[in-house]
Amino acid sequence: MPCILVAVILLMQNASAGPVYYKGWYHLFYQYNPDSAIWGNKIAWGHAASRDLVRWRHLPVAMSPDQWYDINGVWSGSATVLPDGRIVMLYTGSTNASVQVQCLAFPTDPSDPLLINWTKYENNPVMYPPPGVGEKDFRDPTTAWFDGSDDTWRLVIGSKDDRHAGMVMTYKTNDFINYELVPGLLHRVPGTGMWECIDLYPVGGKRGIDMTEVVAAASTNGGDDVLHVMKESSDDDRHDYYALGRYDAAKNTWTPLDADADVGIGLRYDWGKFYASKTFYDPAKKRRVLWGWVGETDSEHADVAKGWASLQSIPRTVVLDTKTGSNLLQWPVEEVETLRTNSTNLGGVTVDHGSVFPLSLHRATQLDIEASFRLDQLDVAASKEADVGYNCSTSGGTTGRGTLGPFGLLVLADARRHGGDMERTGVYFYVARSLDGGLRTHFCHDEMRSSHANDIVKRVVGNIVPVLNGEEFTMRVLVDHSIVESFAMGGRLTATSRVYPTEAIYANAGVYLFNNATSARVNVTRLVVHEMDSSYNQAYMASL
Ligand code: DQQ
Repeated sequence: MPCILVAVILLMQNASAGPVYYKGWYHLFYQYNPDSAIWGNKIAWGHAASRDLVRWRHLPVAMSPDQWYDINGVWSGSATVLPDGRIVMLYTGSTNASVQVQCLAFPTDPSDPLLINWTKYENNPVMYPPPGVGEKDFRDPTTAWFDGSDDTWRLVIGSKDDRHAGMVMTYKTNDFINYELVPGLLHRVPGTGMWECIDLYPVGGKRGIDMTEVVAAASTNGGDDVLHVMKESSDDDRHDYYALGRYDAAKNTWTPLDADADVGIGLRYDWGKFYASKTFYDPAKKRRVLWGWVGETDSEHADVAKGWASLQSIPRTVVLDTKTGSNLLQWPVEEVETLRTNSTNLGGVTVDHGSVFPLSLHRATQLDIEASFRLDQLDVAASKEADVGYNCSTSGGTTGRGTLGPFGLLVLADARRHGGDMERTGVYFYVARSLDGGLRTHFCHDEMRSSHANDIVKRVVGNIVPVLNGEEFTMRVLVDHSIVESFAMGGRLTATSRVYPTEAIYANAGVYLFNNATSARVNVTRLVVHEMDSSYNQAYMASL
């Protein structure tokens, strides 16, 4: 088993559920198949807890499929912390007839900060699919928020209609036992299919915000300085989409700021392997934390053979990007920095076009890299040719050359030799000139040469990232044996790749700087490579 920064979730099969902070501990529940490293019909809730979101301990299974209403699976759900500190957990059960229903559970011993034992409500289920909604299209209740206008708690559930539109229904309750469907739909987007793991939360400037706080403010002062993110996990293409918009509790509507960038067709949380994410409000640090399920991209056969599957991403703080006003910023939680050990400062170099050179590092399998690049302005001015069709997925990755890119890093790259078919994962910017003469920056991950194994899905992923006047091209790249998570331009765009090097491993793993542009020189204004501790193993051993 590799060491990784965050919990290695053995046999994690799907979405996380009910992340919550309780009495000094962060909790992660997740879809777990006790029988195998692949999906099955006995999905239970696995459980891990941490004091700092970085060093995790595995705990016993929290809930198993053992009742008629969840015998085909204890699926995703959410925790709500009531004002008196009690936790209410809502989750989707797949019944003995595979109908999706919502169920209630409570910590058996609320004085236990580790929340080891859970009691299901005796009269479950508490919600059935309403008339007109498919029995298998009603899942993943959100965290509830309190609406003082009628003193009820509200939550939303995702679905799709018979015309393949993704949709969101709102329920209200005052006791978490009886629920009323609020008339109308909170939102609906044609052609987007089933919406899983909906999330709805407020974002402002620097601070994370609790939904209840915002709804209360909105009823007194309009709450105009806050936007609401709606996110859905699209069962059609298994990506997490979000949009910024305004939530109106009284009218039960959520309206996107930009109709062309609506949920399901607009922005993505992450351009790589990242799905069924959830956020939670962390009252200890007054921040909103987002993380997602990072599945495998090798074969199921390989997963069974290795005996585990899937990771949970590094937890990310999420705030509104107040500079652009049109996207979120995701950034690794600050606790990740406590894992940094040796740091090497390698900035201040210029990389000529068409060159690659190795960084001199001690170890390169677990890294936290901070890099900033600047293109030589004369080279930019000289590059006049329009380069409009660039697309990370189809333009040749690190080997597709233009005048102003690609340039960046090769990680989990074979340190013994470079060139040819050496294993490497490219993390790079590509600046393209549009027809009107402006510049467009793309940020991409090139997985195509990440492994010599032959049972792996390899792609080039990424998209356009906003770069404002005067800004340098910045990236933060977290590398950990079989995962690369990158945050471009302060977190305006993120990409996560699973990679399976067969040779670029342990002492043979290295990092290279590269600039494959045909004419531009790249100044590396900052390059700090931090080696990272194997926190998981240490913390785990320490707790034994
Ligand atoms: N899978 C779960 C659901 C969720 C989906 C079942 C996410 O609750 O909708 O494990 O992939």
